[in-house]
Amino acid sequence: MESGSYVAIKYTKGIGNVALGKHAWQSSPYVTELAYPGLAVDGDKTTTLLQDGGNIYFCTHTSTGLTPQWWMVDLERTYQVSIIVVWGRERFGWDSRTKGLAATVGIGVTNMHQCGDQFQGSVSENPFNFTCKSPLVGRFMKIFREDSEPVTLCEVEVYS
Ligand SMILES: [Ca+2]
Repeated sequence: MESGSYVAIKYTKGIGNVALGKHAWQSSPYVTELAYPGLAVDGDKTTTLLQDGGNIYFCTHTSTGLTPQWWMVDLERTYQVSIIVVWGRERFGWDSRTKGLAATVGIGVTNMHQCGDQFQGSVSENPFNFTCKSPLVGRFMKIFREDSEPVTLCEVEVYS
């Protein structure tokens, strides 16, 4: 008689955007803490970094010139993730800041699996999607880039 063991992973097929209002953090702060990670999951899809002449930020921002560069959200439960929708910045830096982004999903924050392809589009695609080739099971979702350009995100939605 054979015996063995396995680990069963319980996951949920979420309804709607499962990232909304969840805890987020990023690889480094910007020059101001006002460009904080939660701005990408606050439900506001404004795509300007900050209000003209003001100190109200609408998008997250990491420090320029550092590696690694990433932003991550804890979905608080393990979901089956199919599509990630990203709103980037419309103005200065849009192309260079979104081109090269990729998304990963994981049950933990290590050994994550990539959802879809690295984004290589342009300013005309806002929002753009990462579509997982097959649904990924995970609680953490990270958006990252390989170079030292900052990661700046205005809104991110995660769907089952
Ligand atoms: Ca937002």
